[in-house]
Amino acid sequence: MRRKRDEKRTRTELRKNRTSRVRRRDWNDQKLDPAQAAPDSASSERIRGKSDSSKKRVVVGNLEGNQTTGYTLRRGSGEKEGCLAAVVIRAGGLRSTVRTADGREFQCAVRRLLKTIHTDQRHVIAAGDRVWFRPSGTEEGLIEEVEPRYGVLCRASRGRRQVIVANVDLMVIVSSAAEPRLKPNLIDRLLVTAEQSGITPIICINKIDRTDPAELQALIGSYTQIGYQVLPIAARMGLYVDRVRTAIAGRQSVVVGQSGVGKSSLLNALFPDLQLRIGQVSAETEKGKHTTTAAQLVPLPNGGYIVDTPGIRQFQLWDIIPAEMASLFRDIRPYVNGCRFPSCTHTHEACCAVKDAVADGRLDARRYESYCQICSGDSA
Ligand SMILES: Nc1nc2c(ncn2[C@@H]2O[C@H](COP(=O)(O)OP(=O)(O)O)[C@@H](O)[C@H]2O)c(=O)[nH]1
Ligand SMILES: [Mg+2]
Ligand SMILES: [Zn+2]
Repeated sequence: MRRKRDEKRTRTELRKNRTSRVRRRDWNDQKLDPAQAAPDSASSERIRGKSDSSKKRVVVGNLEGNQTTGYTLRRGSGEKEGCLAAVVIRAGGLRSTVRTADGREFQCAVRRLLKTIHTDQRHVIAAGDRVWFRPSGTEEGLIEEVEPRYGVLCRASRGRRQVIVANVDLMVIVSSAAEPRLKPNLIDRLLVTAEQSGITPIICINKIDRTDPAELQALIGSYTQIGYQVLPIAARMGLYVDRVRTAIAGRQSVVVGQSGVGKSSLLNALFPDLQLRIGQVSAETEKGKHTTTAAQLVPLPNGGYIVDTPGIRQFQLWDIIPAEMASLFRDIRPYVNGCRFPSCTHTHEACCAVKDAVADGRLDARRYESYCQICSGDSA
């Protein structure tokens, strides 16, 4: 919390002095002297502390601009002080595989100091993390720093929050028009997950060859109106999959959706050579047996990554209180301030602006039902 505020202030201070956007990241919460920072290009600079060389300060250029595009947080080669920038392809307890922007992979251990900072996570490093590591030789290295995360997807494991993957830009929600039938409530649930994690969602409706397009119009219209992109596709025939390819280019994407909707078919249509496992849930997992289903990032031919995780559909909504739930429904959010009770859950209370909006048709009744269902804890 405190670090976030500091970052903001530092950024503002720096912007006053320089014109480029600059963001600071610092494990030690030291004050950053803007005069000292003074990078004269918009690209990244790493600045040493005055006294202790282990206390590094980092100034990152154009962070906001790069967040949506994916995998290089810092511009420039990043070969400063013997460290390289990389993305964690696969995280492990002892060793993680990282990949540099030019495609080299290294097996890395984690610096001891970082381990003591993160004590509440199963692993210090998660798949998708942007790290700085010190290579030793051509295949190994030591992770020295981890960039702040955004777009984090978690699952609950024995009551604890477990990061599956970090820095996800895009959630491709795959549903199907038939077999299995379209389940808008499940789409809504995944949209909430995306909203909560700050990940941009897009909705693919697959198997449009199996339905009359007119039947999908109302649903597509309602999501489009809220501001979500909806792509009707037929993955097996490769129909309209180019739109998906364009949407995921240069991004770190996760593909979600229930079994059988066509996630693998879509990815095979997009990238025939990749052999992705996405969406396969092993028999053991179905039975509730504990299996390790580590997330893995697969680099895409045109830039960006796909997150490949067999247990991907186990994403859970984490700690959402009803008041927050309404804010994660883009269409419900604008009405909540009109309710009589500040703690209104929009389910049973009197004088509820949300229910009024449903009653007179300003709010889609189906979306509202989804909201109630998710609040009640029922599965889709
Ligand atoms: N009719 C039709 N069937 C499809 C389409 N895409 C996938 N399928 C079929 O749906 C089934 C499940 O597809 P799969 O890709 O394995 O789904 P996943 O479980 O989400 O990975 C397979 O039998 C596919 O051939 C499509 O566009 N149209
Ligand atoms: Mg599959
Ligand atoms: Zn209300």
